[in-house]
Amino acid sequence: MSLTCAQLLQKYPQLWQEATVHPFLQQCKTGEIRPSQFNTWLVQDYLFVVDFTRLAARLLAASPVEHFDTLLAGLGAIKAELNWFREKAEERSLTLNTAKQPTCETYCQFMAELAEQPYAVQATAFWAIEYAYNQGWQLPGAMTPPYDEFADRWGNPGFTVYVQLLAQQADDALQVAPEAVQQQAEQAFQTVAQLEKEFWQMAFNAEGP
Ligand code: HMH
Repeated sequence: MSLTCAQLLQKYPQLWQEATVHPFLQQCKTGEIRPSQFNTWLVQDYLFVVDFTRLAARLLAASPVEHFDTLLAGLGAIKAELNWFREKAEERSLTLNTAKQPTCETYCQFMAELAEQPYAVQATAFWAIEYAYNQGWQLPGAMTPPYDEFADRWGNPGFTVYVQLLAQQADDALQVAPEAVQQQAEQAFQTVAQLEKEFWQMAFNAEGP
């Protein structure tokens, strides 16, 4: 039987938990997160999403036509997301013209290297990246304003359906992939989980008020 996204979640529960449950998100829920921590996340995540957009474009280019609808809708959502990040940064008087922190750089490097991998691997990693935020932002439950807006962006029902479609498409690709490619996809899933955890920790570590 071929590998599926559901099996990956079952096989690595601890790793996935660490990717999606973090004090950063818990403190957004309670409102205890410090502005320096939140703003670090916001700016670094904008820089991440710029490179994630390029990953999405390469995924579309590698995909079968049956997968275009979901991926084109995803690119449309990313366009809105980039503009929304710029608005949020402006509200907070943050400059987005900033260097990537090493953790963000490592994650972006990983996404760039995915270009060399077969479609099934790219599709699995892309699903995992979106699902990490879909779960991470909704697991804590209702967040204190202004963080509720951020939780809703990735936790809303429409986004949840989109992520389910991404899982189906990754499963489709994995089903026809050779064993070695399925193993690469499993490895990519583990790397995404690890990098998600590190990304939260990077923002959480920010010093200052
Ligand atoms: C670090 N992972 C990170 N940032 C994001 N915006 C997403 C996933 C979801 O797009």
